[in-house]
Amino acid sequence: MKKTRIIIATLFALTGAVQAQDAGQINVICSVQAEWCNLMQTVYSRTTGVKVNMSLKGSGEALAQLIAERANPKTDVWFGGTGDPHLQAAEQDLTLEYKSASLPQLHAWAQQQAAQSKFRTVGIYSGPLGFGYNPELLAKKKLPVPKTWSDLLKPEYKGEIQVANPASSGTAYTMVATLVQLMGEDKAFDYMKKLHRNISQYTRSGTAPIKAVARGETSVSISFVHDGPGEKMQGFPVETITPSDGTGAEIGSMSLIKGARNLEAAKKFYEWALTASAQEMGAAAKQFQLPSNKSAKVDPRVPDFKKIKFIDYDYAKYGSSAERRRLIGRWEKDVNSLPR
Ligand code: S7P
Repeated sequence: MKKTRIIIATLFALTGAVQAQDAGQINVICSVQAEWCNLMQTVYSRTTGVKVNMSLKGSGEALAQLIAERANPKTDVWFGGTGDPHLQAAEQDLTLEYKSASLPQLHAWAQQQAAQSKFRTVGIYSGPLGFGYNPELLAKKKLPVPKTWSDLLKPEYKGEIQVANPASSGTAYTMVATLVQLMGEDKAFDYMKKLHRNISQYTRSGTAPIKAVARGETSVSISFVHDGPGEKMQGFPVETITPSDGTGAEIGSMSLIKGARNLEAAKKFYEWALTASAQEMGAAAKQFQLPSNKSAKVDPRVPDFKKIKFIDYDYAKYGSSAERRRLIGRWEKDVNSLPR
């Protein structure tokens, strides 16, 4: 907390803080964790005078809200959250085409996300999918650390694993799409049916399972591995690993909302959020995704992408509304309906 206060003070000094004044307002749905959202809100309001009304929502919930608001949008910017629902929002004409002049400063994967959406979204960070585990709980239960997707099917993990529900969570949808690409669709569904026997709970939010691991409520989670170090920094026993047989990654994204009431102010916030200094706020808020701005400092706790075996994730295909609807429908019917 002390470190965060120092960072805020330094940012104010660097940007030449302005006193709060009536410089307008923006309504932002923020789909990263609360500490990062709050830090962005504080720094941006204090440095520009613009009031930032933040509403915190996971990616799946954010998309549902934008669909519900379609006729009368109350949101100007959607910041963060897995890229697939941002692509679906683009396809459903919920978001606005906007080509930032900063695009060349972003990594190729972030620019590709923008191009794939016809410039209705942009990548702001990336993070790999993997497992969280509680080493103390595993040792107490004499369970090994899972290293591959197939390890999670072992009977000794029965009731020990949590993952979110793909119908409500972008994280869990990333898992479904990853397994389908890694194994082929029918094999992936056979796998998820077997995995279902070992799942204690499908949570609504994608970040809940690793928090449950950290607090000793479950031994293993399927989570984004960049969510581990922040829990560890709070003193919880939690480690992460990416499956050695291959995994997918999210491209956390940002979009401007079609029909935004505060469009000009929203564009300024969007441009600011693409800068290296704004992106470095993720790590300052103990969140360790890889920033999309090539000049942003990369915290040593950010997972080392070079050491991870990645699949060649097809973001366009698995970000399409029809594919998501079909895969989630199949998951509900073939997997979630089964007894445990
Ligand atoms: O901030 C952590 C993080 O894992 O949460 C985002 C997202 O809101 C997760 O949403 P779901 O609840 O829909 O899974 C991720 O983009 C981000 O990395």
